[in-house]
Amino acid sequence: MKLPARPSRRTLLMAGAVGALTVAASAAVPPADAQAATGCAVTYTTSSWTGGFTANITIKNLGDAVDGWTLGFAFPDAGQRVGQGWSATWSQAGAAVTARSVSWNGALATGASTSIGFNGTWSAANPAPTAFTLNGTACTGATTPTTPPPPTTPPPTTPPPTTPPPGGQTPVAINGQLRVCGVNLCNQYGRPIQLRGMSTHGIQWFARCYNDASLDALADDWRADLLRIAMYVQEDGYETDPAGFTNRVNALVDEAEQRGMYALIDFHTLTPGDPTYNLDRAKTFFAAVSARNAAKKNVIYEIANEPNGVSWATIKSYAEQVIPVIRANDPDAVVVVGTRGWSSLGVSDGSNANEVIDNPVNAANVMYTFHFYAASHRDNYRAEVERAAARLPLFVTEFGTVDYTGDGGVDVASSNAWIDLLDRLKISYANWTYSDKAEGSAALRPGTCAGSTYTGPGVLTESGALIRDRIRTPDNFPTA
Ligand code: IDC
Repeated sequence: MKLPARPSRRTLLMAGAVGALTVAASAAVPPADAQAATGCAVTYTTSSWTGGFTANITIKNLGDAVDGWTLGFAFPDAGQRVGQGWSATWSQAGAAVTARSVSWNGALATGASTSIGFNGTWSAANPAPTAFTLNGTACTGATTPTTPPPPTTPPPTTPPPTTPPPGGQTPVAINGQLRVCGVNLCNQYGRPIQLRGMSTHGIQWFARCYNDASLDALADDWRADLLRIAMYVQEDGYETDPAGFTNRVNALVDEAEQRGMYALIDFHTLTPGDPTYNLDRAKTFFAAVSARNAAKKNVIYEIANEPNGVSWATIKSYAEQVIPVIRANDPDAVVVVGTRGWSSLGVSDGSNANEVIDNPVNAANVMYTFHFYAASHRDNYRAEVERAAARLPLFVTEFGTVDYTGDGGVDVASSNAWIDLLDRLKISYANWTYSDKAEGSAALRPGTCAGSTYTGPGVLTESGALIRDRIRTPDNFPTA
């Protein structure tokens, strides 16, 4: 079935504006609790476990409109600490905690709300703060804080804000919340779909390539369904600035959502290849992004890019420790698990998919990663993917048209053979990379990201032209 054309960016912007107007109009009606309030109302809810917790805070401005705000509160117990936060700049001095607005949520009209949060630690006890200030004014409209639950049974967290879904026929508008059914990725109607899109390069190096114009081009000109957000952990990535990288990933999730694209959050481990080296970082990172994005329908979690030099048993054990952290916040999201031998289903280590088929991850709604580089990986890899696809839900979260170094010439025949196979098996994919690095796998010509034009053949490399032609053909998403 042929679907109507994707609405233009202009249509999406208008849809967003209508949503914003609706919010502003309803906020103009005095809230029921306004008469009791002088400046602000705050709700503070937590889910906690032994030694740690996630706090979700909603701030409602009951005073005059502000452009930039600072929330203040004090922890009741000396052992409580703010760790990684989101949607605000967090700091703590003694018991006093301060959260400052960030660029996109500083403007708060009278009656408007915004949600922020953090992951924290506690030692003796974890009582909720009882007094809050907004720009120095006491939040006397504050609601009673909730009591922390018993450590092993956290309650659902307050849903974070969600961008109103764009109108029209975007991939997310049509398919909604995804789930794994059998060996397929299925949409909200329980029907198999294939998502086709692009991976960023490392966001620590190529942030300049991910801006409004480039992401508009990806959604509207490429008609991509999917943006993979490659957050390296080493190589000047996440480990150097956990809070900053978490915020950057969240911002890109929002950018994808605003354009109706799915966002694949890639915890891009590569060297060292043993994912357990980064287990604590993975738990911290995924606790934060899953709490913040739980209400969104467009998020898929990829917990380890390319395990290497490590057994499937170790990867499985890592997955079974990280997945519960995600599920505690976001129970229905799809999680993609890396496989042995640089996500080759073990083939590059002389093994095969049987090690996964015979010993799958003990969790529901899980898929398995397969990666290939077309000039390095050919028929024997394709045969194993075809065999495994009958038994395992597979997701090609990364592939290149070139060799495994990410550079060299495009292997057109092998790339097309691969994409034909993925299309036939309805295996979703993201191509490496939507960037202008001077290497064969990059889709954009060097220098493109220094300019403002991302559409038209002039900006594409040979790889970019080939992949764009494959991605922009009409999607075939079942709607019932
Ligand atoms: C490569 C990039 C290259 C960068 C290098 C750093 O293309 O510009 O200098 O990473 O580590 C993968 C990895 C992916 C690699 C890519 C190409 O997931 O990070 O990107 N590749 O080598 N697995 C197989 C190939």
